Amino acid sequence: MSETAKQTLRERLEAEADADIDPVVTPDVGIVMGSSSDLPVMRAAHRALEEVGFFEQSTIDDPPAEDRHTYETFIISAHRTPELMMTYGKTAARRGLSLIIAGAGGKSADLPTMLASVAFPLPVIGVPVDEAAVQSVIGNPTGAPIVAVDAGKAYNAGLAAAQIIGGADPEIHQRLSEFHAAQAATVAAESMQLHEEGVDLSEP
Ligand code: AIR
Repeated sequence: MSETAKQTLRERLEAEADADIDPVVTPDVGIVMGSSSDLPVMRAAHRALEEVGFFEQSTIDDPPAEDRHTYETFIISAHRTPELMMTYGKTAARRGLSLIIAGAGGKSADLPTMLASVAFPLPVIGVPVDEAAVQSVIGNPTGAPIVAVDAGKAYNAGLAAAQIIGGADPEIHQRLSEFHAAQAATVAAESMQLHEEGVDLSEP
């Protein structure tokens, strides 16, 4: 990210925070990740949110229709853009966010844990993008909590965010219920089929 782009983004975040905008028209969930290379894993969080009724919102000038829950996405690196991480975390609550999903990979995946401290009191759901990142994502000290999913489980981070934020919203609640019912039905159907047809031992 160029110096100018970084500065512009920080100024934009600060301006939005200072504008005291009604949180009804701002995104509820911020999805951030350390690198564009995290997108193939992190997209699952977007998919889960969309599945249960959330929409992407790319600008506060284009607010959602009434009662819509939305999310936004940014790439923020704890090591390549530490000032941007600080600005995003510090302005998150004043920009109207209710929760952050933060993903990073590798052995120094510090974005989720650092954001959990900087964005206090907003909850942060950490996503270790790969196995190497698990320890650094879940390892916050006592008093600085982070909630986290297992390596690569960005889909669960999206579902958890929907349960936390949209659970009281009748439409999101309904979509979550339908999701759970469909999931259970799939497992039950597979179970019945396996039981009745028996296990194919020629398969690996
Ligand atoms: N990362 C980016 N900035 C700080 C960290 N820890 C992480 C990204 C990504 C990994 O480093 O979250 O998972 C590799 O990033 P890249 O850009 O080299 O592919």
